[in-house]
Amino acid sequence: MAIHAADILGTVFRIERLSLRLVRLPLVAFFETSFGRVYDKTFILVTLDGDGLQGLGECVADVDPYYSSETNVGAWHVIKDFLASLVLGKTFDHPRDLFPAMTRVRGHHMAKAAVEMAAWDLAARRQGASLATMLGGTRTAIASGVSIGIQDSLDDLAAKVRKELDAGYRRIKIKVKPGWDVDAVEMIRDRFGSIPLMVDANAAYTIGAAAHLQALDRFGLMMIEQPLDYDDIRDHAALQRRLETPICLDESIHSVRAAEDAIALQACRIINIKPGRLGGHAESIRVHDLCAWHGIPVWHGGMLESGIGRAQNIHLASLRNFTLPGDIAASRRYFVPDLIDPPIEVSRDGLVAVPTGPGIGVHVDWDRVQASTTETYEVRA
Ligand code: NPQ
Ligand code: MG
Repeated sequence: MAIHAADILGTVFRIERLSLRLVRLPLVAFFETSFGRVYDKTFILVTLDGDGLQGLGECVADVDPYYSSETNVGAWHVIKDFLASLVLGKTFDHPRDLFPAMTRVRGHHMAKAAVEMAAWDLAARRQGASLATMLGGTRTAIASGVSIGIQDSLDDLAAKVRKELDAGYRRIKIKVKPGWDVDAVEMIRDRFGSIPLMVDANAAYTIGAAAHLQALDRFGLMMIEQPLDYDDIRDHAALQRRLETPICLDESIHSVRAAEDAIALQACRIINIKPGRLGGHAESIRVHDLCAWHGIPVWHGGMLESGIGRAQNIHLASLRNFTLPGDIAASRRYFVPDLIDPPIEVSRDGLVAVPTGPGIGVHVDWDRVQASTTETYEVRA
């Protein structure tokens, strides 16, 4: 057997077993976006075993293909029947080699990301390093913001904003859609003044709404996230030319190439990074570095992850160009109890500490995982 430099440095790892769990957790409160209201979260937990160690990845695909085209059933099929054989029994020099090893499968970034991120956790544990260290993170804590869903009334919305500001969060994002936009923003500015505020439309508008969206310009929002279609870049560029408020792209940035296109066409001034949408940590770092090069600030998005996926996100968000507060909030906003113990906490000044232990560095409560699991699958090399 050839000896690699990486082997001497201890980064080489072999994937001997892959397991899947379908996990369902009730949400503390319903969460409504322009694409619908949810009361619970169902996701695939991926475990990779090798060298007596284990890595965990959480798939952010949803039950319905509404945020993106990926679903849990589809991701389960793709991981089990296609991705598993591309990684099982293989020795990798570095977790950045996982995404290229899966290129034969087109798309399915959320499925790939869950496998790839589990490999990063495994590789970091192999090195005895925290995931943040392995990813090249520089922060010991990250700035935390909240995403507040569409409410039944403006009074309900005001109560939520009050609560999250009191909890210390560093920026408020509200979900908007036609009929729940300008009035909601105006109410928040009237009642809470010049707080750091932004909106996320999850692709609810068309370019025909440009004049309507211009009405948001007078509120000094940090940004408008994904106002137009989920795969659009060109109309966003046209809209950005007509808006003072920076556009941030989320759904449209599904790859490094999409990010390059969006930057070249000036379709946005800010980018939301979600490793699930991009195919994992390595692709996310490429987008992060590309944005840094072009002077585009990035922030870390959220997909209602359990503490396991949330921990993965915290490590990635410790990289230098994550300069804006992200959608990584405390566990208690979503799941009580969470799958990790202790849960993710936010300090009074809106910071989340980056775990320092090996890998994702959080303690998983396997009894809770077990109790929330509805289906399992496992395969060995
Ligand atoms: C966003 N998240 O930034 C997403 C949208 C979102 C925290 O605003 C299940 C699966 C529920 C994926 C709810 C936040 C979801 C989901 C919202 C994604 O656009
Ligand atoms: Mg979004």
